[in-house]
Amino acid sequence: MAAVEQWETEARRLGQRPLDEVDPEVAEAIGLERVRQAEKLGLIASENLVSRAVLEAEGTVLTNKYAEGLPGGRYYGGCQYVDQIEELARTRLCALYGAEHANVQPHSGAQANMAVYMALLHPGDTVLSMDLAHGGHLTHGSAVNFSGQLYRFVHYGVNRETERIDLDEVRAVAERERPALIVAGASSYPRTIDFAGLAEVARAVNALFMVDMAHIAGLVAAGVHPSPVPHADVVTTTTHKTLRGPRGGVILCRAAHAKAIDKAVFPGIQGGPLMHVIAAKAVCFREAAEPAFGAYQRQIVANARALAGTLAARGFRLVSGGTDNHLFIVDLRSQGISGRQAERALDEAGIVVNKQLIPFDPLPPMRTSGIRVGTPGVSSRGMGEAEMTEIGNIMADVLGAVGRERGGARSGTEGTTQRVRALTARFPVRA
Ligand code: DSN
Repeated sequence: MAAVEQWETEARRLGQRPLDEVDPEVAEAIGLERVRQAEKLGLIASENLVSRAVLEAEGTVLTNKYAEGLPGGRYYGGCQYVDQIEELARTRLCALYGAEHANVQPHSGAQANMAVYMALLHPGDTVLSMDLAHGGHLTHGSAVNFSGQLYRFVHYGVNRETERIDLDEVRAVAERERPALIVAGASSYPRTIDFAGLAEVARAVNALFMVDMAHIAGLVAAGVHPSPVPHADVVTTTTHKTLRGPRGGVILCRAAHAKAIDKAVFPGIQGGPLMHVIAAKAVCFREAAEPAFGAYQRQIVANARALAGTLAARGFRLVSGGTDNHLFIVDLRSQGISGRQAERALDEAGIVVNKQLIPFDPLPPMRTSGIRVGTPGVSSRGMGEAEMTEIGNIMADVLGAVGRERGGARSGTEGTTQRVRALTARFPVRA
């Protein structure tokens, strides 16, 4: 500790100046973003608010260190402390999910997925995944993404009636297409995913099985959603969604795939790992193992149900009729407004969501017929079901006003902004 204090004194003596002196423009934008996060209600399902400890670990001198390789086998000297940190991160992650092997170096979820494809597939191989237009993900084979360009992706979607994944439909496509790999996981799917059932389909067609659990990683860690780890050859996730860590990705896999996965991450697709981010990941995994994290994840789900229930009671149709997890999708067609209009109007009132394609959406992705709403962020602020009812009513009021006055000037958002402010003032962002 003495060494740390000495370093700080020395830095001041050498004239190291703080950010707002060195770069007032960047400092100001950061300050404004801080205020935006504090004063608005963030309901983007893939975002969260990290703890002070996670923020602190990420903003450290670890950013100065190169450490290509793995703990104990690096291509640079001076890695003794980053080795400790990466080992902590790997061990904690394996313990959290009961996994045989972990790689904590992927810079993002996209890179985690890229590394898995590189480890398990040859270019041109067939892969079966969920359609992006039904709630899948860009890196699950979209034509505009590397995944769709390097591999032959085919897709399953949701059933038109139930708006849920139908295992019989997945099995039929799998039997027809004989994929080398089946990918499960979604970025906009409000229901529990049957990983055991999908693994059985993969086994029946002799395919490997990968799960991208990015959205639900926190729920899985807390046992609030069934875990894919016992069923999948490889599991990827980001660390910044429900898991509430720094922005980044990780890969879990069976021991049999460990070597190939590690090699695919480095030197396959990445150079030096971001050790400051890996330190923050380690802190996140420690926090996720605490009992309070389980209570937090249960609250996320209870809040999503309460918010969805309020909107349903106010006449909004929800895709698949509701939610089992941290998010839900509102179909706005009966209100006669698009997702883009809704996103804009809600933001003006202080509520941040994203426009979202609904399954079989007649509108294009830049307009959409729906919005996706998630509760990880507001739950991190300590809000509960009573606050969700209030937020749902504010949203319904704002969207109702847009519907009534579409094409003309909106009204009624001034009062709603005050109602949002009343909530954000009572539940401040803690870090
Ligand atoms: N873009 C993320 C989301 O919002 O779900 C997924 O990577």
